[in-house]
Amino acid sequence: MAEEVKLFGVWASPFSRRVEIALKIKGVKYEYIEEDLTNKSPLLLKYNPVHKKIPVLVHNGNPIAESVVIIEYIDETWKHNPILPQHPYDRALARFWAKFIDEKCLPALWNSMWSKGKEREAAIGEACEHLKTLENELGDKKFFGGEEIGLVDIAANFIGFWLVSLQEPIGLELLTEEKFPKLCKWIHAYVNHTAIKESLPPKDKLIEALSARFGAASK
Ligand SMILES: N[C@@H](CCC(=O)N[C@@H](CS)C(=O)NCC(=O)O)C(=O)O
Repeated sequence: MAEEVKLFGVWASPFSRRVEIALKIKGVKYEYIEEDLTNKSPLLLKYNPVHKKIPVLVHNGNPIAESVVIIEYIDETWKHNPILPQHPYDRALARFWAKFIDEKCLPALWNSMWSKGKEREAAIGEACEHLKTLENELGDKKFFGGEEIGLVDIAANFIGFWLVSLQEPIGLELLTEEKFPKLCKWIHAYVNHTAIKESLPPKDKLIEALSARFGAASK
C-alpha cells in the first residue's frame, strides 16, 4: 500500500522541525502543511483536539501529536537508521534526557530569552545550570546518541539552532564557547549533519519573525 504521510507544522517551530529531522533521517517522503496558529485549521483541531498544537503527523489517516511521541512512532514504523538505541535501558535513558530538555531546559531558555527583569535573571541562572548538566551528559561523545544523531540530539534542536541563532541579536550571552565548549562542538557537528541542515529554518527570517513576535511582547 502506498504510504500517506502528512505533517502539519509551522516553519519557525523547533517542535515541527524535530519531526522533519526524523522523517529526513528515515528518508520518508511527506506532504508538509503549514498552519497559521492565529487561525488554526479545522483539520488541525480535528487531529489534535486535546492540545490544538502543531506538530501533528498523519500516517495513512491516523493522527499522532506531540513531537517526541511522533519521533518514537516514526522510529518504530520505519526501522532503518534507528533514532532510539536498541537496548531497553539505553532507550529509557534517551527518553529521560528528552524529557529533561522539554520540561526543564526549554522553559528556562525561553524565559531567559523573552522575559524581563528579575524573572529573566532567575531564568538565566537556571538555564546555565541545565546547560551544564547537558554538557556533562554529552561528555566527549560526538552526539548525545553517540556517533550518530539520536532522540536527545533531535530534542535538543532548540539549543543547537534556535538559541545560538537568537542569543546574540537579542543581547543574551548564554551559550558561549568559554562556558560550554562541549556543547559548542556538538552544535558545530549538529548543524553540519545532512539531515539537520536540510531541516533548519532560514536563520535571518527566524530571527526577524521571533524577535518581532516575542521580543515586542516582552517589552
Ligand atoms: N509538547 C509539544 C509542544 C508543541 C508546541 O508548543 N507547539 C506550538 C508551536 S511551537 C503550538 O502549536 N502552539 C499553539 C498554541 O499553543 O495554541 C510538542 O513537543 O509537540
